[in-house]
Amino acid sequence: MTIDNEKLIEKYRTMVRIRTFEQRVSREFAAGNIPGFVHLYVGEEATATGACAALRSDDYITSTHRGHGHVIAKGGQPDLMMAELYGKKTGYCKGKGGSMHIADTDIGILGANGIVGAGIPIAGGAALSARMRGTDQVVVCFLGDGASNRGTFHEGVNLAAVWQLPVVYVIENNLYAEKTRIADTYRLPDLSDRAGAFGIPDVTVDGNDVVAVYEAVAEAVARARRGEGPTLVECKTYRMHGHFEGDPQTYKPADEVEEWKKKDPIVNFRKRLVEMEVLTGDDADAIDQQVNNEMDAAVRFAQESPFPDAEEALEDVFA
Ligand SMILES: Cc1ncc(C[n+]2csc(CCOP(=O)(O)OP(=O)(O)O)c2C)c(N)n1
Ligand SMILES: [Mg+2]
Repeated sequence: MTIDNEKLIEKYRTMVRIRTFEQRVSREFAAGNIPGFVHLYVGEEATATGACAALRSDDYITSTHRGHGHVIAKGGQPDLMMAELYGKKTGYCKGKGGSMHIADTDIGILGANGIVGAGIPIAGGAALSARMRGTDQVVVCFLGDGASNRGTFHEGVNLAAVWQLPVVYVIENNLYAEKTRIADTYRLPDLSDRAGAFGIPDVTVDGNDVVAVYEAVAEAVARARRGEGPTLVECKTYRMHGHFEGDPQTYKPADEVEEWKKKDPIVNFRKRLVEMEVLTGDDADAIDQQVNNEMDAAVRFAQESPFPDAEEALEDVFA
């Protein structure tokens, strides 16, 4: 597949936006400016970027507790996200949801989710609704290696397979669920091997290669749009930060960390684009600088926004 230069540069920019957003979050969290928990996606940017690049704006995604990358890649706004993380009134959920509840249904983001594996049935429901409404919308369901051990995965994927629903399951195999290695909870080499149990196609890709992810997901999305049902895409990647910010990460072997540093999706893609003469080092620096400015502005927006009023606490509550 050939991808035009502009689209390659866009993918670089999206990955840098995700990384830079999260570097700001990491810093602000360490400074005590962000309440609650944050789970960062640093190292996994190519997976969200490649997958969402294969979608239309009216397609859907379901996300996870590690959702910042999914939201930015699908078109979410960093300033509204940052304000939400700060608990401010101007945030995506008026400051009442935080990192794990960011949603923007206008652009198909059906929500980050604090419950591991909970996006899987939601993805099936959204795909069924697209079918019933007679649209050709597709759902990308992001989930972790850990989530693939949950019952929601086996029930949700099986039903979607039986009903041939337009869902693409993107498993982000980052080797760990919290501090538990996937090898301690699963016997086969590839999580995509699970697809055989449901009778759906599968593919395993280098989740740190944005083009490989894009190509695999684009093919799966096209199949889903044609009415040919779900696909399981396993993206092999690595989270470079802890499970949560502040996690001492004593369970990660040093040589493993070093090995994955060399596979940094952004450093390598930048190098590749320069070698391909898609952009120069100066062009890439200019993108990095624009993104830095954008994220500085997002932090300022969050800092300068008001907290919600106490009287708003029970607004938007459904029971
Ligand atoms: C149903 C449920 N069980 C346990 C937890 C606690 N928990 C939060 S994240 C996580 C690990 C998830 O691992 P994985 O699916 O691989 O995603 P990753 O964190 O690696 O992105 C666990 C066990 C939870 N939030 N929800
Ligand atoms: Mg994991």
